[in-house]
Amino acid sequence: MKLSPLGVLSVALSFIAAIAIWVVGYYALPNTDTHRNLAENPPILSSVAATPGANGGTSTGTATTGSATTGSTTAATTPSATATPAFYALGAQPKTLNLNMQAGGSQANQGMNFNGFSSGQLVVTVPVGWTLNFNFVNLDPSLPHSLGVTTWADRMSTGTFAPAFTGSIPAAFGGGIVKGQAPIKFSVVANKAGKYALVCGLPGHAVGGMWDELDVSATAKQPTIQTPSGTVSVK
Ligand SMILES: [Cu+2]
Repeated sequence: MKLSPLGVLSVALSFIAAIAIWVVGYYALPNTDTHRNLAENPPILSSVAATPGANGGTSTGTATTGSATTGSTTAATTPSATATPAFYALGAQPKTLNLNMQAGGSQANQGMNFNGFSSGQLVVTVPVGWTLNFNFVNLDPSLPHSLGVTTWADRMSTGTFAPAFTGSIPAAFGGGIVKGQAPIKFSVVANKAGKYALVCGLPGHAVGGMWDELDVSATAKQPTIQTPSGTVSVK
């Protein structure tokens, strides 16, 4: 029997088509029908069921990674955002130092402290001629407090407190303010070199340790803030 060229081509195409159908069927049909080894021949991912699963898995992974990254970024930012700002800063005018003094912000010395410091733990040094702008608030829930600048000799007075400079004993010095009251604001021109004291004017407080040191220096070029943690130059 002799086939025509067209017949040979027809038979060849039939074989190719049959092989193609078998291959597609082998991979597309469930394993229970083909009994193929899934370890050697993993399912093709062209079926309707496989595609969303693969995409869904990828999307979930991306979303999780994104959330984790965002979360850690937020966590790293939060502590620095809530860090306590310094209570000292240069003022807007030349040769001025702004001091935000807080009483009772911690219970150190039973709340009788300025920014946590008492009995001279804080030493503020300014060059002579500088102006100090004080902003005093009381955070102590149980006691009134105040702030004034007195002589070194009166730092632990049980009676009166001599003003170290003009206006350095404000009107509210003796009675003080309680928590939540408006701040006591006053400015002092430190026009004479020497050693002075920042004190609370409430009876018994200064002698109880509610005082810190102010040095007005004839040689310093910049203010410094000295605490038990170290000395910071204010620039
Ligand atoms: Cu006080």
